[in-house]
Amino acid sequence: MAVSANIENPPVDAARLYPQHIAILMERAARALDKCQREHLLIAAGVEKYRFLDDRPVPFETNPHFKAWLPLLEHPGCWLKVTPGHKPHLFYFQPEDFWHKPPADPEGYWTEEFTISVFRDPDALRALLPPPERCAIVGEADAAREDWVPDNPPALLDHLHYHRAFKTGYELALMREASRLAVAGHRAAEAAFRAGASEWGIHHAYLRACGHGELDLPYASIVGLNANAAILHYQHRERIAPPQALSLLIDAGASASGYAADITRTYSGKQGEFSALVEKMDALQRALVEQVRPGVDYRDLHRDCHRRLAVLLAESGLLRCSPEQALEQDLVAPFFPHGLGHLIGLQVHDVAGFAASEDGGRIERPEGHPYLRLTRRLEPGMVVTIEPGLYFIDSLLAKLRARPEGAHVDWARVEALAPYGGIRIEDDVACTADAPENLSRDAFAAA
Ligand SMILES: [Mn+2]
Repeated sequence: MAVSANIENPPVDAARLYPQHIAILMERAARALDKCQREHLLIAAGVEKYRFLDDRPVPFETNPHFKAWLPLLEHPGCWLKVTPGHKPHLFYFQPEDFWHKPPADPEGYWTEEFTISVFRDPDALRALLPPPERCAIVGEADAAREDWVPDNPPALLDHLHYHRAFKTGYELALMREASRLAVAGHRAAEAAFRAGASEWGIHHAYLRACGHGELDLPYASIVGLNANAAILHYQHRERIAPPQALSLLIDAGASASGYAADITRTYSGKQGEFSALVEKMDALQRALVEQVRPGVDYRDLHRDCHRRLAVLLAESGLLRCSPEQALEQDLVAPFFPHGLGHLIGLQVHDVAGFAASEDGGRIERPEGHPYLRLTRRLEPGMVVTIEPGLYFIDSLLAKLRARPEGAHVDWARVEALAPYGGIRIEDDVACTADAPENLSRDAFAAA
């Protein structure tokens, strides 16, 4: 369990940077409370949920607002009270439970920043919480306790979500750690692919190397061999290896105290036209990463990706027209139907990708780009993914082929490459005051 290992034995930097992280969250909370005229911010970690007509719980996922403050991921029933001018107060639920192992006594680097009240009986919470009418209560509806019903004030959430894009030093340290774990997995996955493993085998090599169980992952890994690499969110893992492993696309992350890494790599089984295309995509991706700089509009970066892909498609002969024509006639999107990337942090697709300001408002996607998840201008402290792709997706290419402009495509070439599925290369990149910090490539370089 890598997650609890991080709590017990945190990366040194994270422990050192934690007090400053809490100070920043206190400041954000105070301003957010001002906006909704409440005294206290109450955050419910969440409650266990059960399957329909069943007594088996579904895996617990904590409220991201709770894990922003605390590296506690498996603590249903806890509440946090934040009152400006006071130490944040954690109500730590430690039930007597002979069916399960109850949470350990609170310990670790985080405890010094909190007043901690341990309670064992859920009814004891009533005497601990402030009057509900003075609280902004953040949580899921089913976390309600008597009169303390989550109301998630929009003005408060707008403020907190907008600022969550800017990572504290503590958060960056944990995201570097998540990248380090993910890269250990990616290296093992590539080795398993080269050794002829199935998707199932590659997936398990990945998990073993990064020390994660499936539930520790920030999202379900995408592990596609050959034509399966063309399925953007491919969800299966074939247990039998194909007779010939032409390609592997693996989109897999890792988690450190609840912070995500999200990394994609594509490998070619042999040298040839596909491996040359992978190399070109790698260069294209790196050129986009270089542009993660303050003031850059992410929508422009996404559009620049389209321009570069048009050049790549024309130069590699897949399109027999100019890049300008390819863009004008919408010939790139069938090969690259998704967005360039997204914010990342406590959630793999982090909140507020469209936020216009700390007071709300929305920056719309550019027309014709319905899947872009980030439209904000980049600023230091933001961490984004840069994940251009180039795929041979049957259904999209069939539509293109039926259009008159489809005549610009070298279909023989497309058919030769289709068995390889597609390419995606994805890094997590922090925007700084000058050169970007590539969390993923730094971790590969250090491995
Ligand atoms: Mn991603």
